Amino acid sequence: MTSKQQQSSPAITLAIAGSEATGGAGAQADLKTFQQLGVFGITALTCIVAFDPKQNWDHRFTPIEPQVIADQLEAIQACYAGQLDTVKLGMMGSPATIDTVATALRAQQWRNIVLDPVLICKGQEPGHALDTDQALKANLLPLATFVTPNHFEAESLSGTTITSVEDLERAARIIHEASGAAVLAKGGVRLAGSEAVDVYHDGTTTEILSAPKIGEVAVSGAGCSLAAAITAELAKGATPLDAARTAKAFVTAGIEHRVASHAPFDALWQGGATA
Ligand code: PXL
Repeated sequence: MTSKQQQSSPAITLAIAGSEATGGAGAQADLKTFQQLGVFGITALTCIVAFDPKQNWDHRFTPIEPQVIADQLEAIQACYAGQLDTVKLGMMGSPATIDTVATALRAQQWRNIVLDPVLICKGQEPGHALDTDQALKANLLPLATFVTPNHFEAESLSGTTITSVEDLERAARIIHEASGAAVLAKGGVRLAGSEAVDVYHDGTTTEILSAPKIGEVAVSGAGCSLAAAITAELAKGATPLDAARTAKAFVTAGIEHRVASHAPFDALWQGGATA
């Protein structure tokens, strides 16, 4: 490589995530976010989610065979050995997938492992994912350098109930102490008030990130895009706190420019920040 080529080479950034066919969430949101923020995006797919328009847009979930997940990761890690040091983990969906992903992660050194601990998606009922929840806590949380739980996931990972910003701060501290990772615990539209409040905590710094709520209904892809934006910023060398701030602004703009559809939820548009 010439030095000119090296200078203009984008950071290589991997998302291990599920496909969400309508393009609002999952690997599609990750890739669009990576592109928008100027990193070279790659995905290894863990599952395919196809909402069911005949059944209230419920999730039809198809896991990808563990061997097929392992094959994708083998190709990616061999292809970018020595160049790939930043990964985002999205929807895993099963303990078997978590095992496969954890094994591949342990095969190399990472600078950044951003875990979006996806337990349920918009509109789904909580409580169906206990075994996945436990596998995630046991096998992925210890590897993470940055974790982005939403309200439900922060309650689950911290074992606390969250009804206020103070509760969210406490949960962020507990999750940091359990994992050693920087934590961005997201209140989103779940906490009362006119602001969408997230709490950043990394053991030394606590910062409340706040933006006026844009409606009271969660937008599809907000969580995925937030974690992907953090990942892209970390890949480019930002500090965890700066990555969180940039990602919050990116997602706020994407929600402002959201895309409506025939589904009962709008989708964040990653182009919102430059619209
Ligand atoms: O928004 C969480 C999420 C992540 N990944 C996939 C999804 C969803 C929600 O629908 O389908 C693949």
